[in-house]
Parts: sequence; structure tokens; C-alpha cells
Amino acid sequence: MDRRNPDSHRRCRCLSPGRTGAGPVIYWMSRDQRLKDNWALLWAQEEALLHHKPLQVLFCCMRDYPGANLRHYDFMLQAMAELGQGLRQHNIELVLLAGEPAALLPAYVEQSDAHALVTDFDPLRIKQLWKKQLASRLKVPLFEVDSHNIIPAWVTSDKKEYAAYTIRPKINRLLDDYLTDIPRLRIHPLTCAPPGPSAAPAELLKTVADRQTGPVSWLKPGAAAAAQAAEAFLGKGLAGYALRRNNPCLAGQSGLSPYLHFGQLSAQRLAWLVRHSTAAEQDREAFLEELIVRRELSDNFCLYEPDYDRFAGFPRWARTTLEAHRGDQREYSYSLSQLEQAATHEALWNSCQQDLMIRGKLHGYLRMYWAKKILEWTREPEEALEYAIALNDRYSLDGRDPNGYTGIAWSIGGVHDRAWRERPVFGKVRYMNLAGCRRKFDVEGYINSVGR
Ligand code: FAD
Ligand code: FO1
Repeated sequence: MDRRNPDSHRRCRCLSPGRTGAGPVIYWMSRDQRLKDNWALLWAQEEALLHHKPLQVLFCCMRDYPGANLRHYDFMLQAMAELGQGLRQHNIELVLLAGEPAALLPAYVEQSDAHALVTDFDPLRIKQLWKKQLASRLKVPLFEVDSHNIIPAWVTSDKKEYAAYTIRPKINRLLDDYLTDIPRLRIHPLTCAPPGPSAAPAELLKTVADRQTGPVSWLKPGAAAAAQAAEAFLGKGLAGYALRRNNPCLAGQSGLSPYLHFGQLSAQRLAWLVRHSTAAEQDREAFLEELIVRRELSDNFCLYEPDYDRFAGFPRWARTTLEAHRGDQREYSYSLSQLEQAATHEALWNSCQQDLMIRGKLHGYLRMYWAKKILEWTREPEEALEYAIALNDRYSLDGRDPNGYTGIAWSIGGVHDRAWRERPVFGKVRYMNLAGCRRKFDVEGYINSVGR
């Protein structure tokens, strides 16, 4: 009788069958870098308990993950030390290996004579490639568990959704069933020594290739800090979220995206706490709309749109209208380095770019304006897309994320949006400008606050 927790089992799918070995179950952690509330880790433990096996967690740390630099590795690797301690208290070894998963894992799994390999879900191209490479090289079964979305992305929908209004009913129909409390990880009864030594986070940090962008100091990394930040938000930030979230001069957003991006905080735990909080209904609903519908729509877009970071990934109406305005005269045209140096004619945009570079975080409302101006001030939409992704991935702590590729595609290519009144350069893609920002918030107040 399969005594598995149905909650974790239905979040799991087998990517490739194989013959189980006599050794441990190995959880190859990548996206969801946390001990608590991690369905992939819970499923791996259940598999290990069912078959009386030890359990190991493995993280393959590349020195040059696409778009990542010292700022991101500092945030990620500082958290790994805390994670390793927590796992050790559960009789589970965290093994950090330096290099590409597809190169390291087959030999590691072989040497460990692993029972099976379990990994977490991630729609991004690089992760899909890793798993495809591995599936053909591994002899043991490879399982994937969606520990990032509340409803597994492939359960919510089997196709690319057109907009929030098409995915929302599919999510809402399943939400009560999937938005549950999450069991605790147990102390594992069996241990085994890994076949080789684990690299130390501090050593891995020294190997990082791109050191051009430095760490941020305003946000403490790690699951404990993430839990405190979430608690603080629930205690005071959630109240008024519906009305304050779009005003960059008010601290109206949660500030939790770096923790969610690196998987140091579970979105399901956060949603569970919000749903059971005493905050006003309109604030809880407004926040869950962003945390669940918008975020899971982004994973849906990256999972089912192979060109999620390319012009070809825009909806047909947007490609047609941007084509029709390709030759329009640009009043201003900036190079990537001029944009990167915040050297445009518009003070507000320059402040957004400086904010992004200094803090590694830009307010959600300003991100839309920031990206749309790049469309307006570059020679063509493909160039705008390339520049916006390059700057967002380089400077944002929460960059290199499905939310980012989708947010930029929404801003520049009308993804998940509708056509608006036609105008030069944008065509029918929604327009935003300084005047619109002035109507929304105190622009000078924001400009003066940057870098303070
Ligand atoms: P809150 O308002 O507190 O929201 C809580 C969580 O809900 C966020 O952390 C995020 O996980 C989710 N969420 C909120 N808004 C969105 C949204 N529009 N789409 C998807 N999920 C959302 N988000 C990233 O995580 N990484 C990025 O690189 C990123 N780049 C963006 C680029 C552009 C051009 C745009 C328009 C949006 C981008 N977003 C990105 C989405 C959104 O702006 C951020 O998630 C949000 O501002 C993060 O701050 P917060 O956690 O304080 O947000
Ligand atoms: N995932 C890995 O498995 N190995 C890495 O070395 C790695 C580095 C990395 C650096 C910055 C960053 O933002 C993400 C990074 N990731 C890495 C992926 C991350 O864990 C997330 O899975 C994706 O970025 C979100 O989809």
C-alpha cells in the first residue's frame, strides 16, 4: 500500500523511468532552496522512508549561471550555509558541487548508487535543457516536483494561457484543494556519507565569474530572514496593500520577491498565512491575485512559450502592430550603456535605473514604466527586449525569473495585455509615461528618495 501523502504525490511527475539503486534518495535542489515547506524535499523523504533509504540534498553551483553575478551568488550562497545546518539537524546531508548539473550528476548518482533522483520544477529553458540532458544519461528514475507553484503548473493548464482572466478560473477551481498547510520535514532515520566532499559556500563565492555587480546589504538572505520579513509584512504591510501597492513612495509592496525567487520562502506558506490573516478582504485578495494568479501565470507563460524572452513570444496582435511601427522616428534613442549609466533625458527613468543598480530592487509600478521607456527609446522592439532583460537580470535580486521575462514581455510586447489606442513606436501596446506617473504618485519625492 502506498502510504505517501497525497498532497506531495500529486505534485510529482516522473520525467524518466529507470532502475532504482541500493543507495540514498537524492534531492537535486535548484529552484526551491529551503528546508521548510518544500514539496520536492518532502516527496524525496517519503520515497526514502518507503524504501528504507538515506536521504541526501545536492546543489550543483555553476560559477556562471546565465545573467547571474556576485550580487546574486552572495545572496544565494549565504543562505546555503544556514540551509546546510538545518538539514544536518534532520540527518540529511547538503552536498554542494561546483559545476554544471548535466556534467556532474550522472557520475555522482552512479557513485552513490542512488535509489532515485528528485528535482524541483522550473519552466526556464536552462532547466528544461538540464533535465533533458540528464534524462538520457541517468540509469535511475528522475522525478520532478513542483514546489514553487501552489498548483503544479502542468495541473493548472496544459497550454499557454492568454491572460490572467483565462488562467484565474482554472486556478480558483483548484485552489481550495491545493492551498493546504504543509507537513513538516521529519528527522531522517537513516544516514549515509556522500561519495565526496561538499564545497563550502564561501569557497564557491570566490569562483563566481561575473563580479561586476556587488552584493546588496539592505536585505538579509536566508529562510529565517525570509520568514521574519513575511511575518513583518503580514503584521503591518498587508493592511492597505490594495490601495498602496502601486505607489512607489509608500512601502506598499511586501519586498519578498528575492526570497521567493531563490525559493528561500514558500509561496504556498505565504498564501496560506495571508488567507488566514485578519487583514481586510480586499487587501488579502489583492495580494493573492499577485502572488498566485500573476506569479503562476508567469510560470505558465515560460513553460508553454519557448520564445518567452524573444519577440516571437509576443501575441500576434502585438507583433503586427510593433512591425507596423518599426520604422517610426524615435525622438530619443539610447545604447545599452547609456541606459545602464542612467544617462537619459528623463530624471524619473534615470532614478529608476539608479534604484535598480543600488538596491537591486525596483518597485513593481516603476518596472512597467522603466521597461516601456526602453521600448520608446531604442531602435527596435527586439533591442528593447534584449536591453530590458540584460539590465533586469544583472541588477535585480529577483531577476533571472519567469516573473521577469513575463513582466518584460507584458511591458514591451503586450503579453497577457490587450490592444490600446494606437500611437507612434508602441502601436497598440499599452503606453506609460512621466505624466501618467505624476498622476499616480509624487515623482520628485521618489527621485529624491533614491540612493538615500
Ligand atoms: P508584491 O507586490 O509584494 O507581490 C508579492 C509577490 O507576488 C511578488 O514577490 C511576486 O512573486 C508576485 N508578483 C507580484 N506582482 C507580480 C507580477 N506582476 N507578475 C508576477 N508575479 C508578481 N518579478 C520578479 O519576481 N522578478 C523579476 O525579475 C521581475 N521583473 C519584472 C519586470 C517588469 C518589467 C515588470 C513589469 C514586472 C516584473 N516583476 C518581476 C513582477 C513584479 O513587479 C515583482 O514580482 C514585484 O514587484 C516584486 O516585489 P514584491 O515582492 O515587493 O511584490
Ligand atoms: N540554480 C542552480 O541549480 N545552480 C546554480 O548555480 C544557480 C545559480 C543561480 C544564480 C542566480 C540566480 O538568480 C539563480 C540561480 N540558480 C541556480 C537558479 C535558481 O535557483 C532558480 O531556479 C531560477 O533562477 C528561477 O527560475
